[in-house]
Amino acid sequence: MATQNKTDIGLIGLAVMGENLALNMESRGWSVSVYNRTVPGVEEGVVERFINGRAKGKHIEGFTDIEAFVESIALPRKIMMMVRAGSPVDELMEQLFPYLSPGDILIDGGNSNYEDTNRRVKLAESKGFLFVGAGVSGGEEGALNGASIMPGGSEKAWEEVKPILQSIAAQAPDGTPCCQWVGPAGSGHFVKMIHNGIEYGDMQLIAEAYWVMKELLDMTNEEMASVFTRWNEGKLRSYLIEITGNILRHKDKTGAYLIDKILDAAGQKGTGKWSVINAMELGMPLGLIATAVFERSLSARKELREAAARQYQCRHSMAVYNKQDTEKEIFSALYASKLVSYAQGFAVLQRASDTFGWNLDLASIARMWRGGCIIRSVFLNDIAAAFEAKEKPKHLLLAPYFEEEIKGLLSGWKNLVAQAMREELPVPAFSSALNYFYSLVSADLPANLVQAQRDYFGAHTFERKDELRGVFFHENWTGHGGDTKSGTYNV
Ligand code: NBP
Repeated sequence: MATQNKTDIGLIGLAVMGENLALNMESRGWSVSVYNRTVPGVEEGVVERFINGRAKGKHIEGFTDIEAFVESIALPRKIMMMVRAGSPVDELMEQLFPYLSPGDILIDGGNSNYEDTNRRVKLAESKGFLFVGAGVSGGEEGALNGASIMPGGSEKAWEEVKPILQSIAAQAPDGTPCCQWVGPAGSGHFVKMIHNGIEYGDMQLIAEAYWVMKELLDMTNEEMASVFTRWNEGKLRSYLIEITGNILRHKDKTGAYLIDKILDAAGQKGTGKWSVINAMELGMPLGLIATAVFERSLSARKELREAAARQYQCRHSMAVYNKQDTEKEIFSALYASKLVSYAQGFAVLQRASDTFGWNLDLASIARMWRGGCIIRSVFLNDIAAAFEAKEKPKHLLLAPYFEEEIKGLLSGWKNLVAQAMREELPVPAFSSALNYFYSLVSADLPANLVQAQRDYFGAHTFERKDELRGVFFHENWTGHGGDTKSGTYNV
């Protein structure tokens, strides 16, 4: 606890996340100093409103002067920034530096790009301070009652910030805090980025399950809500499945189902896109999340889709489906595609860990996501167990437990995708996952032809099946090409 009337921690940024995190900290026994910038034209009196409102009577002190704010915090200072990602974090750091003491710790809890965090850790350390990039997931509710927090950066800071961060984190069902040290540099924000990418994937998959039930089986909102509620009692048990049931049941003031009135144009704030860009940079397939991001982009082009729909007049047959059987197939497609998505996401984390020397503990990350965050689910236990096995799987889908699961789901999964394609009903994430799976389990792929084409037109060379790996050949395909090869490198 703080001494000489100094507070335990400072928090900057009193928008929805900052306010709730400050209250969460205070409720766990920490005294908190809060600060929000005051800029003419932007909402004024933010600090005053909070101090006289939700923070009234609590161990929370408000400041509008940054120097006084810093001065109010006990050494070594811990200052958490919950502001918009990007330049605001850099601006704030520059404003804070003059008032900090050696060993003070800055924590960026926003959705910052991990490369920015790499840079900020170095900058802060070069000035004698410590910097933690901590992804926070759980939205408003999590911020107030327990979030999943993924801290990385200056490791020396961990012992200092651990008691506070773990106290405000959610607890997994076995009581472990959903906040563990992730690794150096921007690794915490990288892990949070992949978490968000997986969230995009899960949401798209659930939306496809909903769409097949609605469009092929002609189910009512109440019927679909009951299916999601039932699924939430089994292997798919998760926050997103749970809220989907609630959303489908929700009626607006007029007594009508709100879901039917919401425009089908999805927004996005960038973390899904970043996941895909970074997977590409690392040379790793992340097709399911990419599909989810692209589907949001296509959904947003509502007018174009309306025009195309008028032109093509695609129609579902009015075939009568056995609801129970088809529902089982939808379950199979959803669960199996989700496994593919997590397998792809964790493979990207492993590659990032190897490339950047982060030494990520994938089991610990899976466990951290079991509570507080948007993708929390029971099957993260199985993922953690797979990574903790004596013989570490080369890929999540090769772990014996998941092999059995996929084998049991495959028939329903492929039937559902095939049926949806015949019915001209889009299920891009279910089919992307299925195609990835078929490619993964194909010892032979037509990439020999791709290599031949590359060599034919650009002398890009190829390896041969009858020679050692790593030895590259060029063929004079036309008889009039030369022997000069292009360099053999991958980007
Ligand atoms: P916002 O992302 O909307 O950020 C608003 C806060 O940033 C306000 O306090 C604002 O001050 C401050 N700010 C801005 Br904008 N520019 C600033 C600057 N140049 N210097 C200082 N402060 C500045 O709020 P949020 O939704 O609470 O999110 C905070 C962070 O947490 C973001 O990085 C977000 O991505 C991340 N996050 C959000 C959620 C969520 O569910 N909302 C979940 C997980 C993580 P002002 O009041 O003066 O404008």
